[in-house]
Amino acid sequence: MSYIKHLDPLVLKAIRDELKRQKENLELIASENFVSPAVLEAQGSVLTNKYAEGYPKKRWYGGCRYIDEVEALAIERAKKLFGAEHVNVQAHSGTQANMAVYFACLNIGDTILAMDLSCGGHLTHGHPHNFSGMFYKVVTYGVDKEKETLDYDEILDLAKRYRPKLILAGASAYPREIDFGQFRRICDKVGAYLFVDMAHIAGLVAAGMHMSPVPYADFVTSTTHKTLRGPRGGFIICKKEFAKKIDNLIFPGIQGGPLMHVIAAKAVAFKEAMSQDFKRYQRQVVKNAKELARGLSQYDFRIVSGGTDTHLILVDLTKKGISGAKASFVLEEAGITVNKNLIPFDKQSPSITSGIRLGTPAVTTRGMKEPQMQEIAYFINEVINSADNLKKLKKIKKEVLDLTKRFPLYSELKG
Ligand code: DSN
Repeated sequence: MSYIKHLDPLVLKAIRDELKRQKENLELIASENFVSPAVLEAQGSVLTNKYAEGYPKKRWYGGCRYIDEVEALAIERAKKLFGAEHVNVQAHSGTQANMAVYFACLNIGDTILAMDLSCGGHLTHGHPHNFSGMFYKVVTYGVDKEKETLDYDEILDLAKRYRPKLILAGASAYPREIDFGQFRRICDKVGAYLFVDMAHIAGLVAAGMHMSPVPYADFVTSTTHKTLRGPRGGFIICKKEFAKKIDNLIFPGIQGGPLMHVIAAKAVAFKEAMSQDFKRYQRQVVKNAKELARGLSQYDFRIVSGGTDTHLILVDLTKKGISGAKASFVLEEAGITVNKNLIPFDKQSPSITSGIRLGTPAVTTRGMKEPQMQEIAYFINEVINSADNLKKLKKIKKEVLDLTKRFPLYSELKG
């Protein structure tokens, strides 16, 4: 940081403060992770200087020889990792990946069937304030009221009634395994495209810890920065027959020049995801999530659906008498970062919520295992029980700091 130190001390200070925050706090946001120093290096490289509109060997600019090598590596690695026929690695984000898929198979006004936001769906899955909800007619499925898990019979009934052109599977806050085979059968019965957004579970899928959507879906989108532990960005997997359409929709359809430094970092992350270490890591992510759910249940927290099969858990705070918004605020005061989250059939508004969503990808990257999940459950219980006791929150913050110090992060980077 020697250059930025002289040029822009204000930005440097914010970067250093953020590094300190990441090192000292317990990061439990289910969609966040800590990339490797190798991913950071690729993303911070001179590749950011290059325009490369087009695709490998078919560019609109000269000087793309090395850029082509990088993009080809990213594509080949992603294809191998997920057993994919075609991959586009240029999507700047998950949202743009999703937009390209919608544009590839829908006309304005077509009907889509997707998961309701309150049951775990994402904004780009048809929320009225998102382009997906503005351009298309949206029918939503939820979860079973008792079990709080997907009810495939209900999804089939909805599909038969509304005849959607596309059915979307995949979620941002659903803790259970999704059966993509069931979704395929439903799509086949009504002649709909199957589109899976695997952003949250991509790392689990890569490591064989979650059923892969790739053999079943016409289109799979993902981000690279959640369980997959790569840079912030998106990618699209599709069958060969849609390859040209998807590529043309990403560029020139909805994007200009690709972010080549990010694509290089994606290539590095895909390589990392092929390793045995990564498989071990993902196994531990799931073990940790199960242990955290168990630990919280012991303190009488209600876990939505009774547990988890993945990296995330959803905690219903109703009987604790605190909203998700307040809980996330006081947890942050104690050095624990989470997000407020709607729970199925929530009576609160999305800005208040009755729940919090917790995930284990980031703390597992630091090397934490089951005993630390028990400690974290203890901290969360203490914080929620002392929400208005600032002195107690400060004391817990110190204990959190002791824990994070035992599991150092980015020791090579100065805070
Ligand atoms: N914002 C992401 C999440 O937190 O789940 C989804 O894109």
